[in-house]
Amino acid sequence: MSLRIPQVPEKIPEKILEISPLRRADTLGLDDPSSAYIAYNDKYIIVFDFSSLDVSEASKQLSALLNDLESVGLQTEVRAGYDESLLVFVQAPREVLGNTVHHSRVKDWLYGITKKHPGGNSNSIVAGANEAEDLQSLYHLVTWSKELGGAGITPGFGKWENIPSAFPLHNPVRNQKLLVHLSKKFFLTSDDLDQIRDLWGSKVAFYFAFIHDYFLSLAFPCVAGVLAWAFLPKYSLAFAVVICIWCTVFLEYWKIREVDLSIRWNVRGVGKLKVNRPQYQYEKEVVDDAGRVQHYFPRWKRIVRQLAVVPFLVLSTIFLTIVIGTVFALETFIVEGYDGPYDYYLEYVPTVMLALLLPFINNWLEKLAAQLTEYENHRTEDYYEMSLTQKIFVLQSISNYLPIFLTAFVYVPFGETFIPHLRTYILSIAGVAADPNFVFHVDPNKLRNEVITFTVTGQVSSAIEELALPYLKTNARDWWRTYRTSHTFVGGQTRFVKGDDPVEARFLRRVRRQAALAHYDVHEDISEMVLQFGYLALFSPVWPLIPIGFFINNWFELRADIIKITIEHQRPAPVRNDGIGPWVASLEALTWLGSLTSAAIVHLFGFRNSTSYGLNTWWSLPITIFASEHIFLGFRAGVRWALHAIGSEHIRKERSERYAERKKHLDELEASSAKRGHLDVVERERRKSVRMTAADVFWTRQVEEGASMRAGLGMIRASKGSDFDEPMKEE
Ligand SMILES: [Ca+2]
Repeated sequence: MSLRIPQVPEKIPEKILEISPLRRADTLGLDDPSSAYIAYNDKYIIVFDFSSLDVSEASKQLSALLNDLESVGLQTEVRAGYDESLLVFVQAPREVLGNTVHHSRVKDWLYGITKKHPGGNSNSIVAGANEAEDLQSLYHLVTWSKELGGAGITPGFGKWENIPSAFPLHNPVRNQKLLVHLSKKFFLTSDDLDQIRDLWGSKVAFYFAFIHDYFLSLAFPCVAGVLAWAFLPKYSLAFAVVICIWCTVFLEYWKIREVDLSIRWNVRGVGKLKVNRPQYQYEKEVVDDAGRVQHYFPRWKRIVRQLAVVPFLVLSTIFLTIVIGTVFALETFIVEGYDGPYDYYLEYVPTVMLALLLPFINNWLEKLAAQLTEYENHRTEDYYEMSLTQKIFVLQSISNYLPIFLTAFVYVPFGETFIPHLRTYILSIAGVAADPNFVFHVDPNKLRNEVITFTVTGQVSSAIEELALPYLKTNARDWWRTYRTSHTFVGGQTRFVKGDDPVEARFLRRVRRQAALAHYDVHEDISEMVLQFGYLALFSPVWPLIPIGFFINNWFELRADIIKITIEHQRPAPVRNDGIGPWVASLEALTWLGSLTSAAIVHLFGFRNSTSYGLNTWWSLPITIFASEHIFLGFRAGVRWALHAIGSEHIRKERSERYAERKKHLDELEASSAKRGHLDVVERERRKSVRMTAADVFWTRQVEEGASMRAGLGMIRASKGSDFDEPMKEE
């Protein structure tokens, strides 16, 4: 057995690549005039990371990847990526893409998502109504399983675990147009939202519809807040009631708006069309009455598995309560009861500690939540996401709202009793004798200050987290990469690839930059808004001017989130959805909880000095809560009834009747997509000749059978240093 030692070439050719350094403008692509002439509706990028593979395994996987893509009629070009990775450029020929779009439309009709049959037959080729529709079909071609007519590429999972990401390319010109357009308008119309849908699909567009409507409706609590601040007493009952009404009406309005938009965007009920997640494990296949094959996993098993979430949430809640409670107690002790040396600085130590610790704790708990959700074995990506985001939301709520709860319901009412004890206890541990004459007075403004601090710092820190941090991170990474490519060269252990063709250099630079960006998760943005809504619903009587800060923040937030997607993230695959999903339930839960906490806050703080009816006593608190909850429930039922009278619902009934008749269309479709899976030699040749004459020269480079593979293998070898024994070719 002999070890294979790569030989270092005697002379390193000058032209060996340093992948050219990046500039900021590359992401936007506006410095590249050619970017305006590239079509973005038919291209997809797949990143293949072979750093953990040896040459033979890497070439095997690359060959499987290219074969699978080509078998559904997709064209490929391979270029070098950063470090040990390749970029596989996927392009769908017009007939393949157009036919897939048509199939997808027929399927929508079949499942009752659209009302009109799109016409045509199984060979029809249509152009998508917008970029998102084309890209969605391309996304299906790449990711759907082979049985469904796709190439079955599932990034990060199964045999594709070395594919860290697959994404469509940002359309710099359209992105820029959208930004300019939105920055000129104060309010958005449905047409403006259509533009977002046309670019990134309805799932993302629903978020922007939500934040916009929520932002607009905040105008009401803003006005009410100013009036309450000017004319009403502190902790006003009237203001709490107004906010509770506003929350309820807004939510009921939003539910109707979701239906409206989903009909407008032809996505109503699209959830049932979703395909299995690749991770989904079914127990058996069942053929239903209509002849469809269903992958069956017993519902009771999933429910049993979901029960595991109960101990998880209980334990995390206890854990977080202990952590936050300890910090809270320490802080209170230092601020109110400690007057030794350095007290001014010590005051901030616990809060800083918490701020540093919480992200780690949350991160860890979120990982656990993801594992639990995986174990629950959800059939579709949607269900999985829902389940996971709900868990994460509960965790986030605890760490966001708990400190305020502690102040409102522990510190202020009981502080005068327990803080002197706590002080004595802590001092006794420290071995210092406590001063027996110490008298402690609760700071009644602490709650208000805390709510203001939390909401303001919350907005600021999330802005930093969303925009500044990713910006710094990508720039630091770019700098490091440039530094390394220029410095590690001589050491022998280099990774280098043959230089970019100057014609393509700019385009490639842009794609590489996008390949290094993070995947966009719309749920993070939604959860940010839901948490904000929660502050309002739960603690509004504490400080009536909170909505004004939110109102201003959200105007910027909407635009900043668009910038964030265009610059800091890969373009999201245009997935469809008919709303913001389970978040509506979270908003409802917060509103309900708000009716309780607002009542309790008003009772404890607002009625402090009133002696009539026993309102300032503890025993009457449950009565207040009970009464307010029932008034709330009654009111909500009324609003629902009134608003539902406006919207109506007969659509579902008709669907099942139409199904059988439509069945034959599906059969025809599936037969033809199976056929498409195997291109014969003549067809391949024909396509090749079409591709040879393509206008965009980029896509004609590797048109010959196996050319993409050879190019890719060359790059793998070069970067693994295994072709040093072959003479380097001069270019
Ligand atoms: Ca955001």
